[in-house]
Amino acid sequence: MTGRPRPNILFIMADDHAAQAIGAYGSRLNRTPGIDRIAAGGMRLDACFCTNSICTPSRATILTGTYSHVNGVTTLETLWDARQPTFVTALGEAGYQGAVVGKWHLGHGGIHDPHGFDHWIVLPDQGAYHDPRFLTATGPVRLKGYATDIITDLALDWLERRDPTRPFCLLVHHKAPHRSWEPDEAHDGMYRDASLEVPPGFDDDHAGQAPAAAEARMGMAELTAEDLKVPVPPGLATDAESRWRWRRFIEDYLSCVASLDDNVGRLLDWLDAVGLTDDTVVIYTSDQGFFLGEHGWFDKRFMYDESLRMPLLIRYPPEIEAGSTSDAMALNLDFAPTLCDLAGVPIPGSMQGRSLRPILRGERPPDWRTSMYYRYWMHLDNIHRVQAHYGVRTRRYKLVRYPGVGDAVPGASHERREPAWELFDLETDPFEMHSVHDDPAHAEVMAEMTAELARLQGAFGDSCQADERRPGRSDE
Ligand SMILES: [Ca+2]
Repeated sequence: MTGRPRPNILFIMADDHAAQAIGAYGSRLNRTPGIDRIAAGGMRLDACFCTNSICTPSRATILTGTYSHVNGVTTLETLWDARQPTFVTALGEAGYQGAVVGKWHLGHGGIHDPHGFDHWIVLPDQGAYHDPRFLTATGPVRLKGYATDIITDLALDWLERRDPTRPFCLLVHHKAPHRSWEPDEAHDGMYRDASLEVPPGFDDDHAGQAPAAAEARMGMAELTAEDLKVPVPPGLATDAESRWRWRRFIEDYLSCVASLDDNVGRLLDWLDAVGLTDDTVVIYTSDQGFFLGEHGWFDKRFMYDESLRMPLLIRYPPEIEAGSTSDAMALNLDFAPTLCDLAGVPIPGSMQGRSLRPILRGERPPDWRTSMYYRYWMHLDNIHRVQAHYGVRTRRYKLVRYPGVGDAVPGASHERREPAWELFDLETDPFEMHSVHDDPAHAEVMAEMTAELARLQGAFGDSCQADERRPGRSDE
């Protein structure tokens, strides 16, 4: 193709920002006018899912376009070998200048530091909200201010200093709104008098799910003093205290999002001001979803939809119709091949995802995926206590297998539990409250979904070796 130059890439990723807290996704909780500008000028993807819903693994998948068992980043304790091929290195070989600012969380030092970027300045591990320390190729530096503002300042500073004769690929990785949800002064308390209602399923007693749900330690009672920041009022009944805790958490979470939203607006304003809006692919996403009280929880990890689902907004005026939406199934696995494709560079053969470019143009290839494979590896970690599981989601159904054992990866416990299944009909039970895996009326669906799970594991070359009754095992 001739004429249009290669597009710039501005990839903005939040940490733990659920679609339920984005205006463009119909949030009942807050408004996000900055982020919504990307949806208004581009496409909102309504069925984007994460393949392993936790920070470090999702980040490795996004960069490499490969599943956790391939890139080796299965848990928070498996650091990434940053020499693996990524969309950033593929674009770099084609003349792009690349930078990453903000959260990295893929390990530090040697082979774990950002690789293939012309410029990087990243938070150590989770980083701090206030006066954060950053790591750079030439050593650490501490910057005064609020992380979300600073990360945006660093992004704008690099954009101003870049080589304007070459396209850029800039990754802006925010820390917010990750736990422990520390707002800046400008937004702190902005929801104090807001009318906020707990989501459906807040009082879930987990009787309708696998035992793993009841065992998880992600309920309101597990919010710490650091999370809550003020003492729990004495004398509250259990139910009232639970709602008080939710309110405390959600107010701070949303305040962190408000700052994030302002800063997304600043980046978009800059593109407008320098006349680059039509030449730049802008993406807004989060490394995974998050429970905002659904099932009574905060955090992620599970394959339930609030955790599985990622927000994904993409704007590129020359190719994407403004204000469009798609319900095509997209995965974090697809981001890398999509960005290579949009930049006009060959998609590395190592990538297991698929370019979303036809979807973004409003086309749906007839062989587009209708199911997705998921796997959470960090069996019964010390804090959240979520069992390892894997599964398959189609548009209507979700099958989840809890093998009751980890697969001996760092960060996974050696404890054993009774294996379990879950099957949800998302049409009749969208909040996943009643598993029908042992309902005779669903036996056929159960068989089909089990076969589909085995098929996907075969296609992607994964299986849970420790699961003695794993799908597709030939000696069953
Ligand atoms: Ca995260």
